[in-house]
Amino acid sequence: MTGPRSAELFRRARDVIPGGVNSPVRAFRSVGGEPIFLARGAGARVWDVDGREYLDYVGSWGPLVLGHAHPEVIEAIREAAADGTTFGAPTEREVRFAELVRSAVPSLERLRCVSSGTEATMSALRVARGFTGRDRIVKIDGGYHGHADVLLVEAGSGAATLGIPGSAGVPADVARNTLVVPWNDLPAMRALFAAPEHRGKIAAVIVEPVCGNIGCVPPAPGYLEGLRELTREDGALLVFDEVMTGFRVAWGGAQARFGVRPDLTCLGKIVGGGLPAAVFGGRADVMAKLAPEGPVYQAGTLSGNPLAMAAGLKTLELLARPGTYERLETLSARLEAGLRGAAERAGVAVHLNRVGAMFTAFFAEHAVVDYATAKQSDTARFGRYFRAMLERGVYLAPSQFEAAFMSLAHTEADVDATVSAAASALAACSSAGA
Ligand code: KE4
Repeated sequence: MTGPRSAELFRRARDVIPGGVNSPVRAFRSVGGEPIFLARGAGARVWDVDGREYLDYVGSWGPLVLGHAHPEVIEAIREAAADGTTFGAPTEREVRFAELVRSAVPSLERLRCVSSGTEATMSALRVARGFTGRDRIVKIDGGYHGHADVLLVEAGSGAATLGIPGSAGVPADVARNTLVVPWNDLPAMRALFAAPEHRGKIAAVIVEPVCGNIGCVPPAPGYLEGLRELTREDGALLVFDEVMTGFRVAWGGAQARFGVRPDLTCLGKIVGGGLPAAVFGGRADVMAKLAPEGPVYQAGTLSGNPLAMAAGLKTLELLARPGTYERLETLSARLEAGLRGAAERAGVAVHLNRVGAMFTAFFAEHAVVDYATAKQSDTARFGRYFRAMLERGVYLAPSQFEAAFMSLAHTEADVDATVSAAASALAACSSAGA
């Protein structure tokens, strides 16, 4: 049960904001109950408006890999704000930011800043279409890349099919140009590229190189390499949506971790350091198509915003320190081992996927390797587990089909406390026959 202030705020919010939230997943619809309203965060912890404390594994859906309100990030924002909040003109910070991002992710030969992951993926696909002169896009079943029409598309019937609208308001004509293929199914992707009706018509394949929006599902060995080979042979562009994985699973993102170089990359979340900033970029010859150099239009009032650049620069500078990703791996592996042990002792079937500091515990008897197997999870039991963890002071992502995130602010003691809470929560779930 949420506290009285959250309940009152949710009542007021629903009177003025659709669903009472500014982004649907925040409404707790898939886990039941009403959302908690948060008031403050510091390090690995957040407090709700009723003063309740939680260990936070959402981290604002990924950005807060340093934890909440990191003093050096806050100071960088404060310092930038003192000189003004936005200019709509080029500034030194965005040049330094672009140079630092490119030094970390060398495939970004040219890059442009935008204000959200949605803008980044939408823009990347437009420049891919402008560069190739082709219209079709291929996405993964269950892949989420923000809410641009071209990407709010679901699989139709059959394996690799013309997409159908994934949301009301998306015209069938738009969805028709997006093809949908299951994750980790290279034969299906090969068949799609071999089909005469698609030959020479596919502008790009866009993937999350580690799925995070069906829950965390890694690429099968050789899968990303297969996508790289197929797209290169066909002339389609390979787009890595690293909005979640960028600077999360490695300093250079999933493309560094798995050694596959895409043609275009989208970054978000962590690169903004908790403020609205995202990036798209890649091959110089492709990005040369962008206005004002080329014919592909893309723009943004607050693109490269000075405060977001300051937060992003400081965040990346701190992440660049030696030992960062080893530390994230140590903490995440400790949590994974603890949760596996707790599930075994509680006799609850849990399949845990993890890549670095992003992970998901699926309430499933089987391996989860794609959207179809993820959907076989016991989402009702996940909902009960989520609420039981919340009652025990642990804040997880309110959906079975989301990833959880470790931060550098978490400690071994926090991880061990989380495992203890999970042991109790799993026992409560299993004993209630829940
Ligand atoms: P935004 O437009 O929300 O900044 O980014 C869209 C996006 C693009 N690509 C990937 C791989 C993403 O995960 C996202 C956004 N992620 C969701 C949850 N996984 C954000 C939470 C929300 O929608 O409220």
